[in-house]
Amino acid sequence: MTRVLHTGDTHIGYRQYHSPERRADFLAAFRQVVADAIADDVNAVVHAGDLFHDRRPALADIHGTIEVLRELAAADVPLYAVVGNHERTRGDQWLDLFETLGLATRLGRTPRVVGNVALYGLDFVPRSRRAALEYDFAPHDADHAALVSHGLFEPFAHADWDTEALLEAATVDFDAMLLGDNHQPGVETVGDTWVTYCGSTERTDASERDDRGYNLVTFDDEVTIARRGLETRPFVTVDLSLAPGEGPDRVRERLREEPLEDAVVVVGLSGAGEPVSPAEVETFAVERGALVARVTDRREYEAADVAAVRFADPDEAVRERLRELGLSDAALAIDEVVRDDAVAKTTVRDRVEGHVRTLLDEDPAAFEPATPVGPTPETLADALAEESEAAEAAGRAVEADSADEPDVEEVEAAVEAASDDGSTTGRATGDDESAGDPESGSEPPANEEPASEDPPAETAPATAEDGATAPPAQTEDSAEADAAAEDDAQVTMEDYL
Ligand SMILES: [Mn+2]
Repeated sequence: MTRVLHTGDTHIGYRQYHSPERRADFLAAFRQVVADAIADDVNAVVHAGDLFHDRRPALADIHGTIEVLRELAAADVPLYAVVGNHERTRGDQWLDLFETLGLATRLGRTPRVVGNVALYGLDFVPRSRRAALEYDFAPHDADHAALVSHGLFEPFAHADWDTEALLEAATVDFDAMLLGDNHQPGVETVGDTWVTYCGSTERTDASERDDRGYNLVTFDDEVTIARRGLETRPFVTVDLSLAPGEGPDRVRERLREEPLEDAVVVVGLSGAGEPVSPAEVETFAVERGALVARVTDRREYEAADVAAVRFADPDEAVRERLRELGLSDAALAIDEVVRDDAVAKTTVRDRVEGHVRTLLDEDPAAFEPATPVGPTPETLADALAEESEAAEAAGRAVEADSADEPDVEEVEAAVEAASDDGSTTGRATGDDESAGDPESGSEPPANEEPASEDPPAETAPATAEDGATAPPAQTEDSAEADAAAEDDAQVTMEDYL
């Protein structure tokens, strides 16, 4: 009998709501999973991807992760893992670093045998590359075989990966697929194969309302999958419809009914009631012990009535800033989808991709940038003079990324990265990533040139300041520019926008 702890979507390093405490929570959840694995003396821990929230985790997160992995290794419990879409880089993976340190084993096409189970791995693969994917796996002589992978597989919600076709084409018969990417846990069967998601270990989005946890998978005569819960940060989610005449008092009254201490408090307002200042409600919740509070007011007002209320809305400030960047209407529309709290995070990918396809079908020039507000006529003239070389540099960046279908690939990479937590990844300003990233400030890659220089479907600057002060690509050593572009070609929505 072999017992495996199946976890994934840990998202270490995610500074959710810009909260350092939340960032610590994600690492703490991993520490708890590892402690359980040691206490249970499982034969192995299987990690199904997205150990890190970002392909550039901070040193503190890498250090914390190594510390936890060392505890696991010291207890002689091996960790087997694959690479998820969030942490995926173009070259060596973080997982390779941990393997070098003797703290993890990266699963692949050749079996790693634990007890009576042969473990295989399939890293996340972008949709555009799946058609060419072959499911050839080296044979094994264990009693059981399991495939660990990261992606949205059928028959679960939002699936885009054909599980039946995969199992049909695979050269190994799998008893189980142990999956990550869908943060909602679940167990199904496809033919004779168990297909299961362990779910995320902390809520990466307020829509993840169920308890978090992991799977315990036992391979005996039969395969059994049990679920165990984790103690995580409490989330208080309040959806409140305000009747006419109801306003801030009603919101406060409603919040007094909830245990706010140390909780993430997420309030959604609807209905025909009075205007409510989100900032005041958030302050109220924090004063009553909440760790962070967020208010989304889904109601529409006449702008004149609520200028003061809107002023307190950071999303509106972001929106205003985005308009100054001179992005295309298409890009702005996508930004709206990505940051719309009303769009469930798991559907953002499909919504955006469908939107992009429709826009491009209707008008291949849909992503032509609008006239930017930022640059002066002088900088525009400079930009025009440099355009051909900039375009060439951008071309090289795209080539490095995907020679055959750069546009689709770029879009998909952005969409994949945005899909898990689009509401935060997509915040082009105010996000700690874009604001705090030293590389984007000191060494902008070729694909962060001002919008006015960009070819269609390429990127706009993360901020207007970047655009105005960015040295043109050709002043950089071209190899360096390529490396920077390749490094940056993948992940964040702001790269894409
Ligand atoms: Mn994930």
